[in-house]
Amino acid sequence: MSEIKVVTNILKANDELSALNSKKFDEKSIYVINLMSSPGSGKTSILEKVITKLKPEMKIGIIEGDLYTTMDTQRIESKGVPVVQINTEGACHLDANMIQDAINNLNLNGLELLVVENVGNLVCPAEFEIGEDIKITVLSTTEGNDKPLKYPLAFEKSGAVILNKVDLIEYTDFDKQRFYDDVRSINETVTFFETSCTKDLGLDELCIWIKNKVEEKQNASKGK
Ligand SMILES: Nc1nc2c(ncn2[C@@H]2O[C@H](COP(=O)(O)OP(=O)(O)O)[C@@H](O)[C@H]2O)c(=O)[nH]1
Ligand SMILES: [Mg+2]
Ligand SMILES: [Zn+2]
Repeated sequence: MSEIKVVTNILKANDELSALNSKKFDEKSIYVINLMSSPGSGKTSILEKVITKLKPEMKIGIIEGDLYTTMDTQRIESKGVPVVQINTEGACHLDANMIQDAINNLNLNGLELLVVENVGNLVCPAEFEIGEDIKITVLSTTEGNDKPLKYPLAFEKSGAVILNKVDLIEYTDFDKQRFYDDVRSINETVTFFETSCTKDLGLDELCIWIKNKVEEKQNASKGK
């Protein structure tokens, strides 16, 4: 069917551009995170916390993907790190082409960590590689236990999954053990974090882990 072929071609073209982005990030030893979740899980809140904690230790840049507004970009700008906004004008995910444009507007020299906040959507962002080192998916305790099995691709492709809003768990019927079992059934090697942005829980652990990843990439490129 021609429709299927078009989708295959789009993904192939995207993979080629993604490889170019990835090459550029590798040359400059920049560790790149593609942060994904449904709207409202806490991506921007987690980023605000991570920036505050890691900014004294490393040079961070942010790319904000949003459908129409610049609200998240303003929140990140107030933290004093370079940020580039991608307005997708309705498109429900970021692709490698958009990231290529964005990095042309960002000074990559000296950057050590680049985090891309993808469009809030648990479905198609996972299908589009953007040149990242890792995908991280955030799920919050208020979204319900069914989400990992309903939207498996995001969880399957992620190197880490963050369970956010653990401060609210007692007000929900969220079952943490079921969450761990379901995600593990999709992805055996995933790393888990539990966080609360309002109570500042689990964010130090997340930052230590990110810092290690950044250093691993820097050491690997020094060894080349
Ligand atoms: N109680 C609670 N609220 C949170 C937490 N993290 C984020 N929020 C709130 O959830 C809403 C959505 O957060 P935001 O960071 O904008 O999510 P995003 O759409 O994924 O970027 C905001 O009102 C945040 O203040 C958390 O850990 N606990
Ligand atoms: Mg956001
Ligand atoms: Zn989409």
